[in-house]
Amino acid sequence: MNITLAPGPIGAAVHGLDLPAIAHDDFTKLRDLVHARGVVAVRGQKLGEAEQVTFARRFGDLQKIFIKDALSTRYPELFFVSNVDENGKPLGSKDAGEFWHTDGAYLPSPHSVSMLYAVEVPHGPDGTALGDTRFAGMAAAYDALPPATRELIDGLRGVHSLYHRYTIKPAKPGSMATQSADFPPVSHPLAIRHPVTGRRCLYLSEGYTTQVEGLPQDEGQQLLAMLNQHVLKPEFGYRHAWAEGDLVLWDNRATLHHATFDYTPSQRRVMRRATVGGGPLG
Ligand SMILES: O=C(O)CCC(=O)C(=O)O
Ligand SMILES: [Fe+2]
Repeated sequence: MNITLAPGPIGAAVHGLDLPAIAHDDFTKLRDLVHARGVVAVRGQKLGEAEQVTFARRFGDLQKIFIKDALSTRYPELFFVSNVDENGKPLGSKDAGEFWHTDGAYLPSPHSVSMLYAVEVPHGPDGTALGDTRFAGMAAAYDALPPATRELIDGLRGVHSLYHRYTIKPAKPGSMATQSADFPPVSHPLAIRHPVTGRRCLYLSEGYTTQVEGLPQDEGQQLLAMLNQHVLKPEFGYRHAWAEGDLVLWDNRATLHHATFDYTPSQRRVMRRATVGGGPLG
């Protein structure tokens, strides 16, 4: 197992693993690496649906995403993200990652780790991969705040709503997410204590966080706008350029992510995600 760390605080690439056959020690090392680096790309995998599910289960119970039409028919714990239509209907969610977010923030117990597998990756005419995924490191972002800001937010909670993104920008016609079940808003600390590393991580996003509990509306919006801008500073970030066969694992409690829509409908992108459940955030 060969590990290359990205230059910033998050991100790592791993070569030399065959995940379905991974040895116990390597699995432990990989899981620790996900917690230490927030995002880990395991390159060169060949994962069928069953193999992806079996591997992902080693991290914990898998969650079924509410967008039923985007789930695998054989393995509903797999969620497709794709721009492809098959038999006249979308293969998966076409707008996942349109906004900065962390998976499951709209739940009382948000998802812990997500694992996205690249089945088909679009390429530009010169061969460069398109459709990168960008990540923001929320522990480094917290640490870089002035002490007075950290003190202020340490006692505050953010409100998160699945529907917030549709107030920022209406869903595209035919978007699958509009068939959502009913998710009432929830609140989480603005700075969570990471359940594994113990590090403080900012926990908010452009896509889901609507307001700050207990602050006047304008003050809350100002604080959210400042923090949303702060977390995107390039020094906290990692950008993943995909290759087919990559399995990228990210820790939703320590990172945000955002997809790049720089490819056309004729440039196929097919990704499938397994998502591990998590507990309440403190
Ligand atoms: O398609 C991507 O790059 C990321 C989409 C996303 O937000 C997810 O799979 O959780
Ligand atoms: Fe996501």
